[in-house]
Parts: sequence; structure tokens; C-alpha cells
Amino acid sequence: RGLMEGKRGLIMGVANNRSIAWGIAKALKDAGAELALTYQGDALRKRVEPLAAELDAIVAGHCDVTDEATIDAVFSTLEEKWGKIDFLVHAIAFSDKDELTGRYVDTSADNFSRTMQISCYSFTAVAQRAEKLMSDGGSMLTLTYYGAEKVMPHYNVMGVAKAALEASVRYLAADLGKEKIRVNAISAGPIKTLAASGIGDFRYILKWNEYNTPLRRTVTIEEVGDAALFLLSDLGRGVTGEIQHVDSGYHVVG
Ligand code: 0WD
Repeated sequence: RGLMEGKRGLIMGVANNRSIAWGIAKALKDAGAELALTYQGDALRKRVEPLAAELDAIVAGHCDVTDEATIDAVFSTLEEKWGKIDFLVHAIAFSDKDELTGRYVDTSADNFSRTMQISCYSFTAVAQRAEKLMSDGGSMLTLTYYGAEKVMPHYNVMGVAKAALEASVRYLAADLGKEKIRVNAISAGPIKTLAASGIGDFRYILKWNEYNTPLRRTVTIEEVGDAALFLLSDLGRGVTGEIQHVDSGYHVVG
């Protein structure tokens, strides 16, 4: 397809070959992009290195978004190797499993801050660094979920963080548009990944989607990857500040 020929970018949030970030990485690579991946900690390093090799991607090192020094290290590696980048994918979220079940009202202050930092602020933190490397403009993308818009069972504090993340997409789009940098999010339907396994009753949510979405099925990481390709390539050049649903249409019925 060649849509991403000559474009280089960073993908954060590959944990294994079920990760949404992996679906996005494959779609971008198929379209000709050059990729860099990060991993979080040594356990994931062993998973991510062979995946990176599969796509001829650079491994830009360990990045824990709660440690800003590790974010800076990744971006200086990219600056050294490439000088500039064209796109950024942020597919990172975290909350204590114990608070992704039961009632939102019982959320603790500690986990609230941590969830907000990792799942919302980190996108702004990486956008700050990426802006400096997007000298010819660029496209940034994050991942969100319908629990930002409506109350979904067990999503709780993560829904609040995703609402803030979606608002930050709009503010970042407004700030960075002058530099020809676009900022968007994909609101993906439920997909069985490592992160999703922490959410209470996740299997029931998948079944519910199979019965109730307009397309009568759930979505795949390949489908999220193709929508990401649109937003990150020049096909999406007129689109910024957008929350693009890739959810088999659930948001029109749910
Ligand atoms: O149904 C789903 N799976 C949906 C996921 C529906 C809609 C949206 N999303 C979102 C998630 O909220 C997240 O923002 O998509 C994004 C990617 O999630 P994923 O692909 O579902 O999950 P996973 O494969 O587990 O990747 C998320 C990764 C982490 O994996 P684990 O499972 O080890 O937490 O985010 C990374 C980590 O690699 N991550 C971090 N990276 C850097 N610093 C941190 C951190 N502090 N915490 C988590």
C-alpha cells in the first residue's frame, strides 16, 4: 500500500502479540513505516524484542511513564537515530485490578492518582517530547474506551481517566495544530488483551458486544490497526481532535 513509506514513529504499549499496539504496529509496517518500540521492564523486554525483530523495528528501550527520565531517554535515542519522527502511538493504561470491579465510589486517592498519571497524563508527557521531534508536522494517537462516555460495569476509575484522556486529546489538538501536528484517539471495542483481563466480568462484556453491537461481533486488533493507519497517514490529514470509534458500532446503541 505504501501509505506510510518514508514515515518513522514510536509505538508505546506493546506487551505481547495480543496488544492493540501490536495490531497497530503490523498495519503501519505493512504500509511501509519504520518503527521504534518501547517496553516496560525486563519481563516485557523478552517479549518485545522478538516482536520488534519481526517488524525490523528499533527497540528504543525501557520506558515506565511514571519515571520521566525513562521517557527522556527514549526520545533522545530517537533523536540520535532518526533526528525527527512523523508519528506517535500511545497504547498505555493501568489501574489496580482491585478497583476495576465493584463500585467507583470506593476508589482510593492513591490508585486514582496512579491511574490518572499512567492512563491520562502520560500521553501529554510523551506529546511534549514528540512535539520537539515532529519538525515536519506529525500525527499522534492514543487509545480510549466507551467507559469514558457512559458508565460501564467495573470500568470505574479507568472511565474517569479515559474521559480526561479524551479531553486532553482536544486540548493537545488545539495546541499543536499550528505545527501541523494532529492528535486523535481511537475508542476501541472490548478486545481480550492482558490489560483487559484485569477488568471484572470481561468475558461477559465480550458476549454482550457480540449480541448487541450493530455488526453483531467484537473487533480485532487488525481492525484497530487499519483505523490507526488512516489517522496516522496522510489519508487522515484533515482530521484532528477526533475520537474515532472502532467498536462494531456499539456507541450508537449502548
Ligand atoms: O478491550 C481492550 N483491550 C481495550 C483497550 C478497549 C479500549 C481501549 N483499550 C486501551 C487500553 O486502555 C490501553 O490504553 O488500549 C490501550 C492498550 O491496551 P491493551 O492492548 O488492551 O493492553 P496490553 O496489551 O496489556 O497493553 C497495555 C500496556 C501494558 O501492558 P500490561 O498488561 O503489562 O500493563 O501498557 C503498558 C504495558 O506495556 N503500560 C505501561 N507502559 C509504560 N509505563 C505502564 C507504565 N507505567 N503501565 C502499563
